[in-house]
Amino acid sequence: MTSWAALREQVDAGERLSYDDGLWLFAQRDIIKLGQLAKSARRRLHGSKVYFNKNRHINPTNVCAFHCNFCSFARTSDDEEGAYTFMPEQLPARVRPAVQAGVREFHIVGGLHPKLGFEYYEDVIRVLKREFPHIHLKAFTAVEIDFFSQLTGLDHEAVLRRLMAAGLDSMPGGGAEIFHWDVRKKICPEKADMETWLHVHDTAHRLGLKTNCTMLYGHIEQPEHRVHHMVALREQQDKTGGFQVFIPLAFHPEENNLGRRLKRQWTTGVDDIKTLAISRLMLDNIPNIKAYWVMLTPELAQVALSFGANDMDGTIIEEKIYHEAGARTDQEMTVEGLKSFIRAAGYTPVERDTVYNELAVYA
Ligand code: V47
Repeated sequence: MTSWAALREQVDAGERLSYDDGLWLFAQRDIIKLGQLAKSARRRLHGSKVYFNKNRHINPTNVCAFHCNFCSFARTSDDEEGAYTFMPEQLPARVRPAVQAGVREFHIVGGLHPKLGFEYYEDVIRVLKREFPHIHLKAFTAVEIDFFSQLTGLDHEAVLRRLMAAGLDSMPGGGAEIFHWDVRKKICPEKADMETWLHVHDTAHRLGLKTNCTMLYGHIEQPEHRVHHMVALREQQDKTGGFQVFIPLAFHPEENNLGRRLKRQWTTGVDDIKTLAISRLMLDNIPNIKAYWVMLTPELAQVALSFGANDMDGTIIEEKIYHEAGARTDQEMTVEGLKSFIRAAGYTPVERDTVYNELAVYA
């Protein structure tokens, strides 16, 4: 069993924490000591910098063949109330105002539509790249890539190459949920399993794509599942090094079966902060930890900056996944808003692009 003093020495020496250290940290109640450790790990990597970007989310369809029981966004068919599908040609007009306002990235994820075929998704990328060649397209989770493999019979590499030829620039980190099968089989049994999810990212990294990674926490999982998840990501990162950022995702319980079963139990602020801080300490080879403001609230994301996080995500503009599941945050944050939240927490706002090149430092 470890101690705060032993962990302090390990963190100061830049030594890797073990699975058992991670479990020990989750069992502790002193979030100030935890925060001090995470903050020093974060300071060594990033000084006082906190990143944000100018982005817009696009969810081309919410019709989905899968039935993940934590999801409030998906509709099972085109006929269900609230179902929508934008054709690729409809998208440019919707997102042009954001481009005119200076957005640099589209974050594109959506349902696994049972009828549309891979060409639909390829066209989404092709049309957006044709209309807006200077915008970075961060699109499709590993789960979507694996679904496209099933649709086409192509392997992950061939699917990714087709999408890269159409204009794909990088991949978001969704679909990871909780890797451990004891939990995964209960919350999303149809989804790509851990090995498959990691294989897609492994392939993307080897093709030169940067990707992100996530973990959905605060439902039926236990601390050991969270630590197992972090260790699996860390081991993948040792092999390919292409993960840019880890984003812990707090379960939102409204309008989904899992939430109903858990009597609409939300994560607590302390759990959110602990999970962010422990991820900073465990994921020594993933450079950035994101406090996703639209999910946490800007206020808690601001506190998270002193507990290991160094990125707040971006302007977003339109968010559906968390708002359908009960989020009460705004849809959009202005650049001035992001800068002032970061400054008021005592940090230096830095605008980045999707792959973490620094564009402007607001000293
Ligand atoms: O994969 C779905 C999660 C993810 C709920 O890469 C839920 O920069 C909580 O991955 N409660 C999509 N979470 C979002 C995502 C993401 C977000 C921001 C930035 C990036 C990035 C990635 O949202 C899904 C799933 O894990 N999710 N439903 C829910 N009820």
